[in-house]
Amino acid sequence: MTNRIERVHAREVFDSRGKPTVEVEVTCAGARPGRAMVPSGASTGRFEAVELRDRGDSRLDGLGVRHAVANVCTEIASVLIGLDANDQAEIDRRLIELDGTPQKSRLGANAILGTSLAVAYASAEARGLSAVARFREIWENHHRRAGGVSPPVNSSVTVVRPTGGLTPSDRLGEKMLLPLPMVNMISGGLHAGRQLEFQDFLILPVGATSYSQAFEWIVMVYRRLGRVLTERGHEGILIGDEGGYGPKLRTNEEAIEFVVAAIEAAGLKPGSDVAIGLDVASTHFFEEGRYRLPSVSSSPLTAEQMVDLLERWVTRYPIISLEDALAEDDWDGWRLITERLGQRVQLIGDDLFVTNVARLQEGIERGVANSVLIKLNQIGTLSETLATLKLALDNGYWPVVSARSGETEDATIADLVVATGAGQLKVGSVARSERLAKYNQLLRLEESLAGEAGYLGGAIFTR
Ligand code: 2PG
Ligand code: MG
Repeated sequence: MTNRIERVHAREVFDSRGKPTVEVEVTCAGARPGRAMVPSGASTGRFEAVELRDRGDSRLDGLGVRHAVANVCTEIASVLIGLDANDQAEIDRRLIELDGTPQKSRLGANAILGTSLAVAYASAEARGLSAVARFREIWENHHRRAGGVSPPVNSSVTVVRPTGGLTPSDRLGEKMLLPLPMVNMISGGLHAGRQLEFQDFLILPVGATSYSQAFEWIVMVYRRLGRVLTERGHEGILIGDEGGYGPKLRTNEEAIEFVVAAIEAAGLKPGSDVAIGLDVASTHFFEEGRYRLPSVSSSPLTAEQMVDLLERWVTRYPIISLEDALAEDDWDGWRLITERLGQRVQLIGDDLFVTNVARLQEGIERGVANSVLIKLNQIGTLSETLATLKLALDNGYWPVVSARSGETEDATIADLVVATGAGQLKVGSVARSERLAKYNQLLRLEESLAGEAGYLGGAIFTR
C-alpha cells in the first residue's frame, strides 16, 4: 500500500532558547498532517550538517530560518509531492540528492531533517500508527535491508538484571527497549556561561530496574543536589540551557563531588545505584593542540596529561561514561584514551563522530572510542541517523540517542530510542518542559508497551 504525499508545508517556530527553528508538516492524501520540529546545538562540532539561518538579515539578529522554511515550501515540496510517504529510504535519498552538498548547506539540514521526520509522521498518520510503531517499522526495514545483527555489547561495570523478559545476552538494537537515561545535573561550558570548563555532569541510574524507577531516582538526586548546593552556601543557583544547575564552583572536580554527595543524600549508592558521566566537550577548550583548563593547570594540557587527569578521576569517582574527552580533531589523543580507559568506561564520540557514518567508520578503523552520540540534526535525515546507529551496533559501539541544548516540545527522540532498542538516551535535566516532553513520553511508552518493550538499564554495560 502506498500513501501519496499531497502537501509539504513549513513555518518558523521557536526553540527553548527563544531561537527560531523549522517546523515541517507533511500530509498524505485523506490523512491528517504529520509534523516535526528541529532542535539546535550550541556546542556544535565542525563536521556537523549545516543549520541554515538568515545570516546578514537584520531581523532576529540574523537567526531567522525563513530561507530554510522557503526551501521546504518550494524546492523540497515540488520533489516530494506525489511520492510514497511509506518509503522513508527513498524520500531521504531524494532529499540528499536534491541538496547535493556534503553537509546539506544548500537547502539546510534544518529544512531537510524537519521534512524527513515529518514524512515519517505523515506515514504514521495515514495508517493510524503511533510514532513508535512507525519508527519501529522503519528501523526493521533498515535493519533487514542492511543485513546482519549486532554483536553483544562489549564492556565492563557491574549492574542490575534486565527485566521485561530480557537476558544480558540480548543485543541492543533488536528488541524495543526503554532507555537508560543519562541526565545532566550540573551544567558548565557553553551551556552555562562557561562557569566550569566541562559541559555536563551527568548521572546514570544503572541500578534501577525500570525506566520509571530510574527517572524517580534522577528526580530525587536532582532535588537533593539543589538542597546540598544551598546548604553549602550556593544560594540562588541558576539553571543552564538544559535545566542542570549552574552554580559558581571553582573546579570541575568540585562539581563531581557535589553530584556524589547528592546521590548519597538521596539514599542511593554512588556507583552501583547511580553512576556518573561527564560530557567534557573538550573541543571547545582545545587550542593549538592543547587543552586549556585553567582550573586544573595554568599551562594548557597535552592530550596525554588530559588522559592522565581523566584516568585519575575515573579511579577516584564512580565515573562510567566520558563524552568528547578529547577534541574533534585529536585522533591521537582519542586513540590514547581508548587504549587506557576503553575497557573501563564508555567513551562517547559526539563532536568527533557527528552521527556521520564516514566519521564513525574512520573511528572504528582507528580503534577509537566505544560509543557514539546519535543526534538527528548532526546528519540531517532519519535514514542516515539509523545507518550510523546500525554501524555502531554492528561494531559493538554503544549508541546514545541525544537531544540538543536547544530543543522543542517535539518528542521524536523518545519514540526513536525505544523503537530502535538503542539502550541509552541523553536529554538534559528534569527542570525544563522541552526535556520533560521526552521523559514524559517515555513514561507513556513504558505503560503502553508493557510486554513489548523491555528494559536493560545498566545491564547494557555487562559483557
Ligand atoms: C552535547 C549537546 C547536548 P549541544 O554536547 O552533547 O548536551 O550539546 O546540543 O549544545 O551540542
Ligand atoms: Mg556532547
